[in-house]
Amino acid sequence: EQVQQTYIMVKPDGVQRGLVGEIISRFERKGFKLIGLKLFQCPKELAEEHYKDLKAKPFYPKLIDYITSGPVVCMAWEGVGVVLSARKLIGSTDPLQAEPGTIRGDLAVQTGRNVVHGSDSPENGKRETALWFKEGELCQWTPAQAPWLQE
Ligand code: YYY
Ligand code: MG
Repeated sequence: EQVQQTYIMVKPDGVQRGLVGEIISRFERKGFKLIGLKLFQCPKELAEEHYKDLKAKPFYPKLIDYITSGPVVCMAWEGVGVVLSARKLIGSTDPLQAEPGTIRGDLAVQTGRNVVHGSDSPENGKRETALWFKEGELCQWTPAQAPWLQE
């Protein structure tokens, strides 16, 4: 199995609502490796590049306003199968459809305020990690618990 990277972001509503620690905890407890982390006020151009595939959607202007409305917490996580697993931990795009036990299912009520982003493919995991982090901002390290997570 391939080691993957995924880009996870606590959106401005998650930061404003004091959910940063709660959200980080869910990935940390699962056993993935944190390789990048920062609080960041996202410039409009970066939000537009990040969501460029959604440019034609009716909700796009509001989405850009939302993502740039306050600081976000940017994270890169690494692990075998981390991309799909993180999407499952996050839950469906619409929090009312998201299963209880997922981040959106437990902590949000509306698609336009769904507290967290996660990359949707290994390719986008790499692309988005490179988009939001400079090379020197990522750490390669071996967690002490590594042999207790994988045989
Ligand atoms: O990957 P995910 O965040 O679950 O959903 P996307 O389809 O990639 O949409 C990105 C982002 O856009 C979503 O998290 C909220 C917003 N959005 C919206 O405001 N209204 C929609 N009908 C669909 C998506
Ligand atoms: Mg998406």
